[in-house]
Amino acid sequence: MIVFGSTLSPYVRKVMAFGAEKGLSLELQPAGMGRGGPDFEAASPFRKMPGFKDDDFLISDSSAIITYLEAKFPEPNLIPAEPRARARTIWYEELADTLMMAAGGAIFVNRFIRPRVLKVEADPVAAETAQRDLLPPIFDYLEGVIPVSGFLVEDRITLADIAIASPMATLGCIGVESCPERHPRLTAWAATILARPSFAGALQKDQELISAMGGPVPAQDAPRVGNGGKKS
Ligand SMILES: N[C@@H](CCC(=O)N[C@@H](CS)C(=O)NCC(=O)O)C(=O)O
Repeated sequence: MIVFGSTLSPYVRKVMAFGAEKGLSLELQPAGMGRGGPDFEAASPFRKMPGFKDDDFLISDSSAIITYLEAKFPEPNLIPAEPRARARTIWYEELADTLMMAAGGAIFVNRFIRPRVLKVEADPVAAETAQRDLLPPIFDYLEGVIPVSGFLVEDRITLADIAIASPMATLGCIGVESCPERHPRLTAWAATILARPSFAGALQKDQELISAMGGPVPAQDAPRVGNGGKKS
C-alpha cells in the first residue's frame, strides 16, 4: 500500500502513524506541492496530500484513508466501537483536522513552507497571530481533558491520540511547543505519544530535513504558546 505525500503534513503523518500502530507497512512516496505522478493525481484529484493506493483502489483524504484501513484491518482496533468512545475519538480527530490545523497551518506555512520550500513571501503576522491567539485556547482545552491514563479515549492508544499528536509533531519540528508550566499534562502526553515508534522515526527524519533546509524562519515577536501572550 502506498501513501503519497510528506510526513511534514500532519494529515500524512496521521495516516502513517495510524498504519504503523496497526502493524501495516505503508510505503511513503513523495507527492504534493508540484510533486507526484499519475497515481497520485488519480488518487487525489485536487492534489492534496495524502493520496493512497492499494492495488487498483485509489483515494485521498486522511480520514477516508483511515476509514479504509480500519475497515480492512480491524485489529488492533484504533476507532472504538462503543458509541460514546467512538464519537469522542472522531471529535478529537476533527479538532485536530480543523481548529488545530487552522492555527498550526498558519504558523508552519509562514515560518517554513513559504520562505524555505516555496521561496515566496510569507506572512509573519499571520503566524504570530495564530501562535498568540489561536493555539493557546486549544492547548488549554487539551490540558483540561487529558486523562491521568495518558490516553485521550479508552485508556489506550486510539485515533484520538494519533490525530491530536500529529499537528503537534509538525509544529514541534519548528520549535512551537506547549509550555510545560501552563500545560504540564499536555506536554507530558505529547512527549509520550511522539516517542512511540509509530511517530519517532519519521519525526527524526522530518527534523533533519527542516534543519537541512535552513530551519524555520525565527518568529519576530512571538510569545511561547500559553504564557498569556507575553514575550518569552
Ligand atoms: N482534508 C484533507 C486535507 C489535505 C490537505 O489539505 N493537505 C495539505 C497538506 S497539510 C496539502 O496537500 N497542501 C498542498 C496544496 O494544497 O497544494 C485530509 O485530511 O487529508
